[in-house]
Amino acid sequence: MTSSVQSLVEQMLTGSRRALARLISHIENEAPEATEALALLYARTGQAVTIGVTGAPGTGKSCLVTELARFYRQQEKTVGIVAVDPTSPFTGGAVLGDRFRMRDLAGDSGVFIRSMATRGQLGGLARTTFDAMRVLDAAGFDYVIVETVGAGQNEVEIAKVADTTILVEAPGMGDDIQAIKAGILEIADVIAVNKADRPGVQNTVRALKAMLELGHRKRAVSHHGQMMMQDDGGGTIVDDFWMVPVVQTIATQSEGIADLAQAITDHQSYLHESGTQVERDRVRLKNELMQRLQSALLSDLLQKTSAETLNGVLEQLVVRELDPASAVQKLVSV
Ligand SMILES: Nc1nc2c(ncn2[C@@H]2O[C@H](COP(=O)(O)OP(=O)(O)OP(=O)(O)O)[C@@H](O)[C@H]2O)c(=O)[nH]1
Ligand SMILES: [Mg+2]
Repeated sequence: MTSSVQSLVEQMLTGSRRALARLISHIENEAPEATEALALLYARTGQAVTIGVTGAPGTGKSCLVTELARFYRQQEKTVGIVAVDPTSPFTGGAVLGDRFRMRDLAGDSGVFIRSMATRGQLGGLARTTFDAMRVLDAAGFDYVIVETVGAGQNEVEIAKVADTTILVEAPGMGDDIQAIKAGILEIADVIAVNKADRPGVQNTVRALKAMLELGHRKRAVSHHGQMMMQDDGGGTIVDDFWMVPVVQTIATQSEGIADLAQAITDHQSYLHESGTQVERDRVRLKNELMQRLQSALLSDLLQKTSAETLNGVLEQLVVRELDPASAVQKLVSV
């Protein structure tokens, strides 16, 4: 353990924003310091309320995150925000009006905003996002909010890291609500229909409610009402006893924010009272453990195996002297 990482962690724990920012940079760069820091911090995690905000581009996620942060600040709670999106207003991609809104949040010592670059592959981004959230959690922020945008799987992967996932929709995005195609309706714990000042909001709300109702009934029937939750193998806990609320908001006019916050609180209470919270945590950690084991074992094996051996086996595969499964047996048994 290098002393520089240790002192960085200590500074972070005593409130240094500079140390906090540097630690998150280490995570973003996948630097060895990140591993050391996370080992020191891990015991302090699991305290924050984590909220994921996801949805199609331009639905108003950043505006909503800003409004939620303001709301929590009024209750004297602290808020850490991770925005995984290169076009996010947090990184300066938005219209001027939004940037002004963000700026006065940024001047508040009870709020920490960080954007994460979307480089690296899917799994890697989910990993670094999760680790950045852990640092904010350990730093003592009451709420840790992550905003993600992207196509389908990306949203799903990252959304899984939060306890409460808010799916943001907006009216007039076409009758086929985008989330259905991407398969992210399943991961929503709360749906915010933002831009409720726009025409067509009632249609969107109705369509979403109908789809939620359908999904809910299907699951209830297939489980005969016996199973409370189910690990789908991919780390998503499918939940039968939580009815996803649909909340209307107008982020630009700070409307519906208290309702949204209430829906989040209700979901948190549900998670704790039903035991789902503990179960979600366990499933998430199991997935992480498996992923980390996989990559550790692979890199261990590749380190022990010479390039010649590997190429030799590959050639045997090419000339059909050896089949792939036997090749693996041969490589792991050396
Ligand atoms: N009319 C109306 N416009 C809104 C509302 N909320 C956000 N907007 C506008 O919608 C645009 C996009 O808002 P953002 O908060 O940047 O949306 P986003 O989902 O974070 O966008 P990306 O991060 O680029 O995917 C901005 O011009 C906002 O001013 C709303 O409730 N009503
Ligand atoms: Mg945004």
